[in-house]
Amino acid sequence: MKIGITGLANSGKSTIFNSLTRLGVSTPPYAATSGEPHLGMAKVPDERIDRLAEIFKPKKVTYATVQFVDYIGLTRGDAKQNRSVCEFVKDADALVHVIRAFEDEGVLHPLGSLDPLRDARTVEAELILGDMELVEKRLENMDLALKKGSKPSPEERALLEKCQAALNDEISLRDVSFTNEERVAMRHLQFMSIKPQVVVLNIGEHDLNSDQAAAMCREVERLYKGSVWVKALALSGKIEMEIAELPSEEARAFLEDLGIQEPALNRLIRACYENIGLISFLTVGEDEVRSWPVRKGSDAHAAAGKVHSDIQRGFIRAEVISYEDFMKVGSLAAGRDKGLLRLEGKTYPVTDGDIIHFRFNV
Ligand SMILES: Nc1nc2c(ncn2[C@@H]2O[C@H](COP(=O)(O)OP(=O)(O)OP(=O)(O)O)[C@@H](O)[C@H]2O)c(=O)[nH]1
Ligand SMILES: [Mg+2]
Repeated sequence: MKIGITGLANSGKSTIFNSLTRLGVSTPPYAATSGEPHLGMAKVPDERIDRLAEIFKPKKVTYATVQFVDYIGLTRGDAKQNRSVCEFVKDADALVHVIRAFEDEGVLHPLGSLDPLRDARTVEAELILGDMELVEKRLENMDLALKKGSKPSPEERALLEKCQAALNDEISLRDVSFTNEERVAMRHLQFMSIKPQVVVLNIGEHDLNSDQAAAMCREVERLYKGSVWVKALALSGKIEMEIAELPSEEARAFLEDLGIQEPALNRLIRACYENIGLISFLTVGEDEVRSWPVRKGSDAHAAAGKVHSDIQRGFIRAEVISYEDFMKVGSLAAGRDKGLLRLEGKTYPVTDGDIIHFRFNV
């Protein structure tokens, strides 16, 4: 799973990327206009894994991970530049859209003043413009092909025209209803405004936990007309980066001082995970306790394939117990005795938090 970090220049994208991945890429106070994209992995925090690790004391504990890509910012009104920026995130499953909401005279704002809602609108408009261009180019190519005697698919044309009509009305594609077939048919076009978004308001460190920050989140969500594909949250990139750089004991003390239970980054990663439509199933044992990401709606057979292709090929049964049931009884054996451990077949729809043991034969 890949998530692209986007937003205007100097909004704090790389700062947030650093907190997520601990890679320490440079975050100069001036806007970057070129360079290489940064790639890094972030662990998906999961308390269930922490608790299970305490019980099983395994040799290895593995969390699900998500890949993040950080690149330079989008520029208002510069379609060419934006096209090259989107090139690196167009295959992402979702976007983290960072909006500057912190005041700092030492950090240049590309639009000259602090105005989070304007910035949100600006970025959304650029994504829509980029998608419009894509549609137009694709339609032109179809016309050309037609002239040359080939027969482009009428379904694809209709679909493109449907997209075009929405984009012309400034409606992001994520808010247009498409059938599954339509979604599959346009996947290769790699539209940007169709991607789920987690909007991050990068607030000043003194605004943490403030009513003002919460109100701003609501305003941003209103701007996206309550789209189910957009979630907004507020955090301070600067503080998150400081927390990420601390040894874990000190980080805990720092969080306590701030009056928060966990880094806001955990909420951010979880929001991304949910927005992509991912759930986790868990495997346990003395060797490893691990969480595995799968798409919501995946069956046990697909889940087995995540663990190992042999397990998928030789799939016999999945022994399944929900995390909650497991915690009530404390062991798989007790779960079996109490009838809470179920035997499921290939088509069993995996649920978030299922602890699964695959029986297989190769
Ligand atoms: N005060 C304050 N400064 C921040 C915060 N987040 C980022 N900055 C500063 O803003 C500047 C830009 O941060 P970056 O993380 O590099 O921003 P960016 O969006 O990656 O910038 P470009 O890649 O150049 O578009 C740096 O000087 C950061 O230290 C924050 O939460 N508070
Ligand atoms: Mg940057």
